[in-house]
Amino acid sequence: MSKSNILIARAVFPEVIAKLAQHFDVDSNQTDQVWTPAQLIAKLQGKQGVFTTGSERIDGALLAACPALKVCANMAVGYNNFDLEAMTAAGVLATNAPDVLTETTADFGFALLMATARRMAEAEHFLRAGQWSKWSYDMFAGSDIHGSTLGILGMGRIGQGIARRGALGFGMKVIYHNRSRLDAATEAECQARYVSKEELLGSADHLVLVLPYSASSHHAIGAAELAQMKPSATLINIARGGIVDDAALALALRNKTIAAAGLDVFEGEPKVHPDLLGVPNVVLTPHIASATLPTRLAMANLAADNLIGFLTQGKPLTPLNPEVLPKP
Ligand code: 8YV
Repeated sequence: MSKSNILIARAVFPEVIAKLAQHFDVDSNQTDQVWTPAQLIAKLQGKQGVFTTGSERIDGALLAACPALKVCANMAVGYNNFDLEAMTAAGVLATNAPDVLTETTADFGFALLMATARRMAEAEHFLRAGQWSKWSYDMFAGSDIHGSTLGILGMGRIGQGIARRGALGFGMKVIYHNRSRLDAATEAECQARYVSKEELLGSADHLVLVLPYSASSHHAIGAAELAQMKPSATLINIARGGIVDDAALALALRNKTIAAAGLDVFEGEPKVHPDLLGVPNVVLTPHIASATLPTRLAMANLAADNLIGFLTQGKPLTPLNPEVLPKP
């Protein structure tokens, strides 16, 4: 049987390429060029599978132009770069990379919360700029984490990891809002109480966003929601750009509607709203919440194993639209 052809759309660990090359004819992109949609379509001609990251958009137009394509394996748990409906309609399998990044991403969410609440980035810039000439009683005074109220919007696996860290490690009171309420055992394990979105916004000292991006979560946090938060509150977004209205947030930070924000994701990234770059009370990181080498390797291996499992045996590990699989 001839080997399937696959494309790896971005640079990745050489050992993952080597593993894929045992099963497929592999076209890789180790120069890590970010292709335009037209370039991606050209590269995908004659390919049965593609290894994608969150940067490659797979939509109806691309699928129509790539009739050989059978599977897209995302090296990410989020898959808002996939038009899942169009993929299912075209009979193309989609897979993501859940679970392997949960604890690493929760660690980072907590790190960003702490850096934001305790003003670490602002203080470091001040020191590096040679502005530290004396101690003073309120210099970079931030807000406490221990004993405060941690709000979580989106209580999936990563949200639960952040809840556990807050409740068990820092004695925080944890409240959450989610599309559906967790079962009692999971709520007890996370020591988390389900509340309305209004109560979450109004009561949280620190609000962490961990919900998936979709049309219904677009600008879930805008000017109206920011106005409902405490003036002392911090807002953390490790989910997706577009969930927060970045222009409204920059204004709220400037006007001290809320105290501070920590952002790992941005609307239209890697571009960042210029108003956010101009406010001091925001910690900005370039979408690195899952970035430890062991976790990134596990994510890449899971994406690769989805391609191998599906294209060699019809058995993907983490399918998003299993309805396209042939019935047993
Ligand atoms: C990825 C992420 O680094 O998994 C996700 O959903 O946002 C990140 O872990 C990014 O999407 C690249 O694929």
